[in-house]
Amino acid sequence: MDDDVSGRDQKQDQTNDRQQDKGGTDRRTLLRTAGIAGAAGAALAGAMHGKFSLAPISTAQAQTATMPKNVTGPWWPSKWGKDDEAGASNHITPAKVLDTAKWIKDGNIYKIGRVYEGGMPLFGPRAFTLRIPGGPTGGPFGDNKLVYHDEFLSTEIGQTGTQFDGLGHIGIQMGKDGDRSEMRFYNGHSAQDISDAYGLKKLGVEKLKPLFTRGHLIDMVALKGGMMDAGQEITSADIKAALAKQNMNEADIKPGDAIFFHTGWGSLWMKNNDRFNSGEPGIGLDAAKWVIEKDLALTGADTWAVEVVPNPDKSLAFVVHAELQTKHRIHNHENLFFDDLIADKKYQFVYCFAPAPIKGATGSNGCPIAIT
Ligand code: UVW
Repeated sequence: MDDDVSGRDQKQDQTNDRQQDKGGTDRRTLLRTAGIAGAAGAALAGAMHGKFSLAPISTAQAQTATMPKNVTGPWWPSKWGKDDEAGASNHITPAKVLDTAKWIKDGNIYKIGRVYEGGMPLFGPRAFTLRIPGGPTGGPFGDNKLVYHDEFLSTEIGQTGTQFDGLGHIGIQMGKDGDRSEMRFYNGHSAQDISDAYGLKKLGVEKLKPLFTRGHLIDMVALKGGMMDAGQEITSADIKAALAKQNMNEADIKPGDAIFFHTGWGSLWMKNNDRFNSGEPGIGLDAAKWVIEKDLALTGADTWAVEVVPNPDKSLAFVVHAELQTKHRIHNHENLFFDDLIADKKYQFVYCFAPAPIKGATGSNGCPIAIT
């Protein structure tokens, strides 16, 4: 069964020892201000930092299990079936593709993803390092003297830069600290069953279907008269007001569509990484409820989490991630780039993205496009 979104979730602080990203500011600080630090925080550090997800939890950290805030009971089985691993990408049927294709009017393609490069802002201790050994890497081959370059990339490949969250990324701890059998993900899969150092055994991003759907861009900068600030929440009333301002009809937003938010926060990208990382404007539980009721396939924004950080309720952290992804199998695309669409006043387009089929990965990098 699905939960309602009236309650509260509980996520916890990061406790990794490497705190600074290349941008300088770590996002742990803002979680601390949310009042969720301490021993309990260690237990879910793994859920927020995949590479530490198998770290043992000390006995001293063991706690009595309490139902997390914003959770009233199991959210599984999924409406797509108890064995489903594709979530809202199931919306993309042949009928949906044909309906979506009608939105292609002028044939222009906009890249709405960022360039991946050293120095881009990263979440917590995540890394992005590209090296090309040699110079060239190899050759010459044959009498034709062919030479070549290969790159070596060290990164959390689905969770840096423009990133698409897969269904194995975010879970909710339903039991005691350290009880991996009660750290539950989409369709009730537990960390015990799916976590593996060599890739998730279930819910890997390769299980998702390619996305080709109608995209609706909400220009919050135009609505608010400037860039939104960290901790500023986008509500369902804001969405309706922005739609009206942009001469768009809410009834045009159909099940399986995607909704995107231009907050202006992306203007800080590689210009002021410290501030970019310090928090962000975004949707809260009220807008998440609207997304769920509309039965959308995806949310996206020009921010690193799409949701408001810190949450106005200081006891919550990344609660919209859990609400939409874990409980309602709705995908999330982060660190998008809308400047060109905004400049051309293109608020409705075809969103096209095929997650990289890396077996067992938690998310995907790549180059999402908008076709108008
Ligand atoms: C977390 O991993 C908590 O956030 P994101 O999906 O925004 O990278």
